[in-house]
Amino acid sequence: MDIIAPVITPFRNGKIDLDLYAEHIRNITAKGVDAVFVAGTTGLGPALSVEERKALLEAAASVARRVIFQIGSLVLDDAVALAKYAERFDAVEAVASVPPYYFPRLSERQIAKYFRDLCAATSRPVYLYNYPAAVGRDVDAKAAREIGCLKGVKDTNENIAHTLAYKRLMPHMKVYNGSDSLVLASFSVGLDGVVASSANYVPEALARLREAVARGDVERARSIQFAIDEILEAARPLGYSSAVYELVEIFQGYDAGEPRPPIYPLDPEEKAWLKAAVAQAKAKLAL
Ligand code: FW2
Repeated sequence: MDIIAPVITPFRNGKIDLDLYAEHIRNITAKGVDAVFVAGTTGLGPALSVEERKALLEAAASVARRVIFQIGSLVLDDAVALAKYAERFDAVEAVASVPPYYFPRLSERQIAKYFRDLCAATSRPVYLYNYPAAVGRDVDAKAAREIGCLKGVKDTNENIAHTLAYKRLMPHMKVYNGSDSLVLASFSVGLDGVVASSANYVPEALARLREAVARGDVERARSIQFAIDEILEAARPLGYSSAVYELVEIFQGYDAGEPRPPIYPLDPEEKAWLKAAVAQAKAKLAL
């Protein structure tokens, strides 16, 4: 069961700090993260240029043994170019894509064509990144099976049964849940793993949670999950995509850069509030 980190993209003065990005990946992979998900939601993928995404991939592939590269775009040529670019790096085990978003009137057939075009563009496995709350459409297990060429899915969904259905209909597919509040559930029902943004700030806690599940210590596993839930509850009202950067600093002890507007960084008062709000969870996790 994999712990996959959708890695933050650290900016300084509007530019990506690639050294910091690589250093952060080194830190979290040393603490139990098995693979990194580049340019996902936490990585602000849809708000990055093609050149920025390529630069991230290059940096990630130079330090991580296993990389999944998120290539989704409303410009098909860009997504195809990223899929082809990914072939240069041995560390890339798959490319993943959100379905085309914003246009609610695309048909299921048209969504399927998009994924088939990606599959035709690369020899790497293509994964679906299903995130209905962000994308406005759900490519569920039946629709994913219809597409025919998908080799994996990351389902960001609070409903574990929705995620399990992919495994039921496509047993050979890699199936990951992308919800931080379902890490315990995902490990317990035997998914292939999780893609959890909390792997950016508490990678060692996720590794302990996985160990606890493996040895049947449900109580311990649950207490770690609940501490993560407390952190999420504190951070979400501030704008979670921005709060993640602060959480890295609070839990891992280094400056993780900042997001780029329109994902605005937290104000100093919000940062101070967040630090106080997660102090108990930090003590519970003994970090
Ligand atoms: C990503 C993830 C995790 C997210 C989730 C959204 O790409 O960032 O789906 O943390 O809040 O897989």
